[in-house]
Amino acid sequence: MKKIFVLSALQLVLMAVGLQAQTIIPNPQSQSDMENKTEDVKVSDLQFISANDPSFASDIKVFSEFMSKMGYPAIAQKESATHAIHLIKDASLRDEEYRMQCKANQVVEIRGGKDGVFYGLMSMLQLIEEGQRQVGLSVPQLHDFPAYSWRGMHLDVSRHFFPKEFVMKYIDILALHKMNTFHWHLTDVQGWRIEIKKYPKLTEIGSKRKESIVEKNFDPYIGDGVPVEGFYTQDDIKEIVLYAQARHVQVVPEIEMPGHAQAALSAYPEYSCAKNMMEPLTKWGVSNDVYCTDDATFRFLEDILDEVMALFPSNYIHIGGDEVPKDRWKVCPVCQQTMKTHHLKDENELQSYFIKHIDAYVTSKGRNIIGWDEILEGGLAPNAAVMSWRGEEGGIIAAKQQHKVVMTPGDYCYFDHYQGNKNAEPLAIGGFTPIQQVYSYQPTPAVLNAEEKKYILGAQANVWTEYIATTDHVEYMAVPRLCALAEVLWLGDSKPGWIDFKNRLRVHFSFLDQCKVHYANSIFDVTTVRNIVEGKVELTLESVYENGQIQYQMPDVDQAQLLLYKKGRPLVFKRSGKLRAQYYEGTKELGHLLEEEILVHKALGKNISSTIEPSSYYNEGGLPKLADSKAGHAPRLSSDWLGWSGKNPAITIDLGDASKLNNLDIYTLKEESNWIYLPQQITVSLSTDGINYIALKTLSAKEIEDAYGVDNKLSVSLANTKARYVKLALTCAPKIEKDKPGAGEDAWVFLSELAVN
Ligand code: TNX
Repeated sequence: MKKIFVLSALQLVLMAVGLQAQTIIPNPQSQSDMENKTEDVKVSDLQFISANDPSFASDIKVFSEFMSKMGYPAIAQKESATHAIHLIKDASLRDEEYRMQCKANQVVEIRGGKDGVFYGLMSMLQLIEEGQRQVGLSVPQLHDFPAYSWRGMHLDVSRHFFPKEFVMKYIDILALHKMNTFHWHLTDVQGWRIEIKKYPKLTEIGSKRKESIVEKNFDPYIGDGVPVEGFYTQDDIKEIVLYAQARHVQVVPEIEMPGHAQAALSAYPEYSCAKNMMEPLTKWGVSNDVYCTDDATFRFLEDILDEVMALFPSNYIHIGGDEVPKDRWKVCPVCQQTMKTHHLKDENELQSYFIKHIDAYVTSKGRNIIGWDEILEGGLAPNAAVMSWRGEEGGIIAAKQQHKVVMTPGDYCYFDHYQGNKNAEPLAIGGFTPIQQVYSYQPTPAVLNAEEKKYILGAQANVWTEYIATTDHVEYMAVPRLCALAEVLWLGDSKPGWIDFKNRLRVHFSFLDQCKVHYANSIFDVTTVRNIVEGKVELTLESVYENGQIQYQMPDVDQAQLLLYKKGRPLVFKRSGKLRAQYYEGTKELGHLLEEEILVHKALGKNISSTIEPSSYYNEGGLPKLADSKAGHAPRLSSDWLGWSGKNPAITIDLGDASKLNNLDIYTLKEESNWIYLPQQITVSLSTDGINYIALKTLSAKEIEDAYGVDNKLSVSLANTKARYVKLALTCAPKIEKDKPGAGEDAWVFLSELAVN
């Protein structure tokens, strides 16, 4: 009841400020025909649908299926001069373009190209849903078309398997938002999920793993003892490809090579270098076992690709190419011989040789490969398109070399990252990519010139499923961020902006409810802005929507008492403590409860210097972050942390004046799965003049390990010494041991706060 009231109130507001009452996502390109709108057709008056071309039969069928899935009565397929939707093939419009026009006698015409009419119908579905709540809603006049041709969503079915029916639902969600590409990550080290008739062991052995790691228990490893298995038969795949085609979605399969191959090599170890027995991996991460580069392995992969290309009509075949450890190749006589024979100077060039071979093969079959940006290393294969995931650099380089590019940089497009208050979100791999950030994405880098820009096909989001085991959880991670990305890709530079989008999204949630999508409500989470003012912390609370209120609880106040937050007025923290805050509409809690630790201490806002700057990868906010009152959370990695590796920093805090010092809390992180280790040694020294330091204490690796607590904190007593300067000399852990994630690489030290009391 409440919700309906709130929604219609919002709509009244929208109408009052002169906006269209309809709220389609992605927003249509142009409603410029509005002035010429001579007829008014009410959505609720539409009863019939017909087409001037038999090719629209499938679109009408899909439209009707959506209507029934949403629980609405069918719109009868019948030619009618009144109360009807007329679908018209219009050769003057591009494939994905359509026009929606209102005619006399309550008729709506949707004219379009090959795909455009379907998109018109997808807009109509949203209008129909809205018409249920908004009596008398009129059909708008639209002229609509996409900015980008690759509007994609990826799904990893290797780390966790999802049934065929869910894959179809996922494709439905794409289609409803006019996304046109489904990138299906079918193989990886933890599972092979596509039936290949010539190599039955790929699924007999490769699709089964005995268990999965529990959360992030890499060391010591803890497994859950629950087998994971599943694969798609070729019949399943044919059905899914047809299902997607009917929804104007192309399915791009991904068969990972030469790395991410352990599940396949478990079934056919003869195609690995060491030819050793192995099993699909039960923990997350890459495997050193990759495909060998001998002829037999190429034949094996070509056979697989033959079956794959027979199943998937897409122009692009994704061949992976990411994260290929070179360990095995370095000691494999066959690979070393391949390098000699082909004059390859290192293993990067061998990787490039491998991809070029596959590129030539796929090209000879009239298709194109696309691969992760590592395929640039050692030289790009002639016909390859690049999927840029490690930022946009790979995409930029490829576009400059006149290769097609799909952007999917982690910061905007990784939907396995957190999206709301981390203490309340389900465990995720790391990162923080809230929907605002997704919406701000611009797939075409400004550094490219007009000619180069044409190579950017578009973008996609990736849903990697290491930490996503259920279909509801996939939907939670994908939606509503998908809605934002759909608008980014449909509108390009003509996006109407975040405020406009979030208001439409508020209404669109009802549409998603009607489609039974289990979307995340993290957008309602309360967020904070912190300011350090004269040694105190001032906190302003914010919510994306302002129809409701924020209630909060301060540490010092009576625990039972919830206070109503007054918009814009900062809460002042003079002592450390935890703030709780929740967004409400009426009596309904929306979003997650915010719980935020605020550290008030002597170093707040004081000058901090370091002999070694943090790595540019982990230096958001710079050194002042170490005294900003905010401790980072583990294992939820985010921009709360600064990181060092390889070199040992000495960090100095200048408190401005000398005073008695009791204690230093060092907020640091141990997360070996992400290559992050505790420091090996910490020496704390104090000084009154910044020149002469007295070493107070040196903590050994063992003492650090013992003192490190659940809250990522190491407490060091400062023995009530009077000082102005506090210096910490840190020794990073050495290179990571064999068999641990990141073996052989420099370990990282992470710090989030240095609290001096
Ligand atoms: C990196 S993105 C990977 C995946 C992981 C993902 C987790 C890419 C090409 N490789 O194998 O699942 O990170 O975010």
